[in-house]
Amino acid sequence: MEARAERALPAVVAAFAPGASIAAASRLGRGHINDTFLVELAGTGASGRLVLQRLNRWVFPDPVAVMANVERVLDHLHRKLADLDSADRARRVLTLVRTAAGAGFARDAGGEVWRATRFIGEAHPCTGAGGPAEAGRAAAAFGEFLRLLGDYDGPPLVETIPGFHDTRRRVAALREAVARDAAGRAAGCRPEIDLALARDGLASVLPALREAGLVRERVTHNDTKLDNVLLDDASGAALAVLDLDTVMPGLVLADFGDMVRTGASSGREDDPDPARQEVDPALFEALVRGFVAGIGEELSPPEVEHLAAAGRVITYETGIRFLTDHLDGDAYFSVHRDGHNLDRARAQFARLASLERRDAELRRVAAQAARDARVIP
Ligand code: GN1
Ligand code: MG
Repeated sequence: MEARAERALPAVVAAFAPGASIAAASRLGRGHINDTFLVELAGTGASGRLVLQRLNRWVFPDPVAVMANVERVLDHLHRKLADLDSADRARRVLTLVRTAAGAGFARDAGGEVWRATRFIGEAHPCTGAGGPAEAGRAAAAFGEFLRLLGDYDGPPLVETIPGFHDTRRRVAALREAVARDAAGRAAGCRPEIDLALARDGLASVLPALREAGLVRERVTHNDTKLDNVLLDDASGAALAVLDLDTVMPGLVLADFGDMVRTGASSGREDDPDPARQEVDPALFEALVRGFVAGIGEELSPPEVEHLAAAGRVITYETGIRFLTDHLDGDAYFSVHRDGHNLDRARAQFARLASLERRDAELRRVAAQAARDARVIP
């Protein structure tokens, strides 16, 4: 599988940059889903570096619809940022490279869908190493991303993964995976299964708000882990938001929740040591202040009230997704060692426990930050 992606590179490069040759190619990024490469071009008529990504067809059964969404979203963002000079804009938003035939994607000999974007150099994905200041800048970038898409008026975006943040459905999938026990692993993770099922009330928090008309769907990113924000090497300023595969209608709270999951503690996503998953209120505060500054008036009082809850919901949801995949034999997320998905699930549950312990404090922090920004009275 891995080798096949590499073998397809020359033909894919030929589709996007006819006449160019590959001076260097390497794998890029730490995503769990797609295969991503950085390719340096050489030869006549082409230069520069491209990011080539093969979409995971198992995760995205309709990759053409994914690419239609991505094109529409990038068109909108480029239009919104039209005032920036083109060099600036090229660092603030991804730029899709078209094939010689004008298409937004290419297919390799096996029918797999590939896309190309211009590589943004002298920049790195947010790692969290920069503490609250960096977390705040990343959250502001996601907030601004939502604000810029607040008046998206192109063709409706397709729901590329139905029910992506439908936590109740995720719980149902966990129950089914436990019953199937396809990989024979259920006996080895009974405490995690029990913990997950005991908290299934969390799955109803966001749907209840929506059903009560307190929050509405809009275009959201849906995969707002902090490393999906690119930072400038020299200044640390947030540049562009990456990974637009799941940009589709969703809830602002789900987006903020994933920032809390990935940015409110300093532990890695797969570190099962609960001590390192402890939430740092200063990080949480930076996320709220950055996000509020970025999204501006588009945040409503009920959303402010549920910022901390959203962190618990998405941390829980991601934990049960990892646990489900562990039980299914690691079919969805790529893993790098035995038990990797179980470690990831344990890490999410440790974060969740910390978020629960500090909930009252986090809610106060969120309310104060929103008052300071005059989002709520
Ligand atoms: C996946 O694409 P990547 O690896 O950044 C997943 C997210 C999870 C994340 C957990 C399409 O994101 O939903 O939150 O892993 N993306 C998809 O790290 O399922
Ligand atoms: Mg992704």
